[in-house]
Amino acid sequence: MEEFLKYTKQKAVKGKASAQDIYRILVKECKKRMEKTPYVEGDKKLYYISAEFLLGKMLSSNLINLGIYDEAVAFVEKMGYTMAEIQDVEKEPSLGNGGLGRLAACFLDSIASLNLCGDGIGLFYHFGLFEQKFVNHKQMELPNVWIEEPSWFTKKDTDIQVSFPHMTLKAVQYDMDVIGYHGKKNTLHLFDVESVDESIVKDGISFDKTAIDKNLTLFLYPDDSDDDGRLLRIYQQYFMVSCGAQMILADCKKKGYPLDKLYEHVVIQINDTHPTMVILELIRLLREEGMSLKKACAIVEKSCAYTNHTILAEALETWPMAYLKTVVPQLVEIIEALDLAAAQRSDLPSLAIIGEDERVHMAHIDIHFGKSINGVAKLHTEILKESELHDFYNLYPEKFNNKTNGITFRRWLYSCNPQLTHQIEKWIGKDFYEDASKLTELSKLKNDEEALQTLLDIKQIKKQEWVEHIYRKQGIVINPDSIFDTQVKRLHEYKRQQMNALYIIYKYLKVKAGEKPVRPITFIFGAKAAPAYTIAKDIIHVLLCLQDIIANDEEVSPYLQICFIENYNVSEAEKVIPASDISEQISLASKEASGTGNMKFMLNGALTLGTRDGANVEIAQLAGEENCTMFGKSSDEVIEHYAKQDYCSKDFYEQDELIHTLVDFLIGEEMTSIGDETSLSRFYHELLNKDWFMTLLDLREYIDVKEHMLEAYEDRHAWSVKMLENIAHSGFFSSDRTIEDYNREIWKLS
Ligand code: NBG
Repeated sequence: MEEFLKYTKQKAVKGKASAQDIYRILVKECKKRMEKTPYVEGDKKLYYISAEFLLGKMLSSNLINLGIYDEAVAFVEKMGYTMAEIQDVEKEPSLGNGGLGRLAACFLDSIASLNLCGDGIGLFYHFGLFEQKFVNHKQMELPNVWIEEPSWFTKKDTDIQVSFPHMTLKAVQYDMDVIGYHGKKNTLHLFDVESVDESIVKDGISFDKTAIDKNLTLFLYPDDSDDDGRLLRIYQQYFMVSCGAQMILADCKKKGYPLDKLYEHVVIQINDTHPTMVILELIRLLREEGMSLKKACAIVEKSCAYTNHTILAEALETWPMAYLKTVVPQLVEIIEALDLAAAQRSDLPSLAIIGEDERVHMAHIDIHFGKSINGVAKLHTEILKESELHDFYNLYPEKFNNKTNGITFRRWLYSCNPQLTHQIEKWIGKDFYEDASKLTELSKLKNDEEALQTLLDIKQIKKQEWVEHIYRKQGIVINPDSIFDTQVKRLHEYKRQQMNALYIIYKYLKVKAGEKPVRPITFIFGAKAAPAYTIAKDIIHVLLCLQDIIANDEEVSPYLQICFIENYNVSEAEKVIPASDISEQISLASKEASGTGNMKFMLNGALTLGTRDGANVEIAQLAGEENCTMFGKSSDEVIEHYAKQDYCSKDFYEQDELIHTLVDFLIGEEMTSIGDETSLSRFYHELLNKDWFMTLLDLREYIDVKEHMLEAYEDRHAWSVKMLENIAHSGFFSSDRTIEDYNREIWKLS
């Protein structure tokens, strides 16, 4: 490899190179090769449009896909470093929040790897999602500064402009090559505003929300708890889709495709409702080309497809008509026309585009005026069809389909767990690199004592690595021989981190009463709370207080420990997931659309402790019920509680002495002596009087099954068989499979 050689020679004379130097040289080598890589071609192209692309660091991923990872490792080691040390130099792009954004990034990798012609479209947020710091047991938010040189993005010439009532914003385009595994490349296009001004951000993440020309691309999901914040979100959404739509139509014109055959050459996948206005914008632009409204609608309907990622009301966006009149008056006439057209298809008020409250239902636009709507796991799609979107399903049964999510094994196995990857290669050969379903061959090792021991040894190595990492990062000393019980995901009440907290209180009180666990347990958390989501921040506060109470208690700390990972992100995930023993997937059944972290844990040999929600259901089916621990009320039961409105958390509190004790602990002396009473008591009252996501409903059973699972850990042999079966049956969750499904049934690219 010429760059490496050139460099080794130079440096041999000049002395030791820094990790920075090595990083730069690797990026340069990658970029040189990426430039030479041809684009995937095809006469139909997919555009995956999304508010988030949670890319993670790109060096290892690019080296793997370019086929030069092993060479690069050899070079790095020759220079006296490990690959992990070099990868640490890179800053992770802060362009996403959670599963939705990471899914988009996994999809880009798989689309290129399957040699499908498909680009991403999104926004270039300067400070992305905030950076999280813990101060006084609370989350603080800071701008996440991630843009750096050398960069994987290249500024591209563009004359795209986006007009709003009182201003026209010039776009700046940043493109990133997306390299397929040993293959060709596609592009991720991210748009910025030329007039953006980072200097308006003060005191953490505050800024003037009305200075749209300066703030539009500063943050992902800016605080929308007031009118100005909500308007800003609409500005962002429209800017993103207008840039995208203009680019798509310009691409078509350049290639000489007739716009009235757009759907033969273009398919647009709308990732949740943030990009929904792309439908309206395309119609508007086609009309500018002289097309009739009716024809433009018909063409766009055949070109767009929508993925639903949640049934939570907060994510099924509805915007007041008044806001849209302020920000995008040029779309209002089209919305009204679509509302009329929709009313002709069905007169059910629940299916209207403009609701009786004069709010515009974005998902309804997608469903009426897109060709496909998909859920992201079997159960989720069933819930969409049978309850959430039942009336739509009756109207358009042929539009509904399921695409169970997936993850790219290139990042979530080969790159983050090379030890396990190499061992798998020794056991079953190389075929699984190209075809993840080959992993099932691992099952043949279930009676092979040596292989099972190797699996346990690799887990121990990953635990040791993580212990060292977290000590360097946060100064926390973790016992590598403890059980690693991990819940890492966005902080949300429906995900029930608070149920886990109540379990920890249970355990704490047990140890205080003299009942010590056979083996110490480390409870690992990682989560950001949306800055305006008060209760989510209260839950973080509870966990951080517990972390300290336990750490400072000599009686308890040898047995229990909490480690809350600060600023949890993709890079942290890549380190903690391979090290984990137990994968906490404890959402209230029916609420987690799919989950993708659950798949990453399974692939790395952690056992699921989960509810029958989202893709957990499919995980248990594939891995075998006996190799997972499933518990809790079913989604049907939960949906019934919502329908009957008969769940009352106070009943659980009053009728169950144990639950009573655990909940009271939240406002007891231990907690209030170090915590903020307002926050603790707010959360306590929330649990008692509201508990919208039914924490107390499953708490008893959760405690029981978790106790069993911790006991089961002591049978190391049986546990290792379960690990093996999980890994062996995880192949279905490769995003290559998911993308093949999308392509076969929705995109139909050649
Ligand atoms: C998330 C869901 C997850 C799902 C991912 C990807 C958002 C807004 N939604 O359950 O909560 O796995 O989308 O589909 O991040």
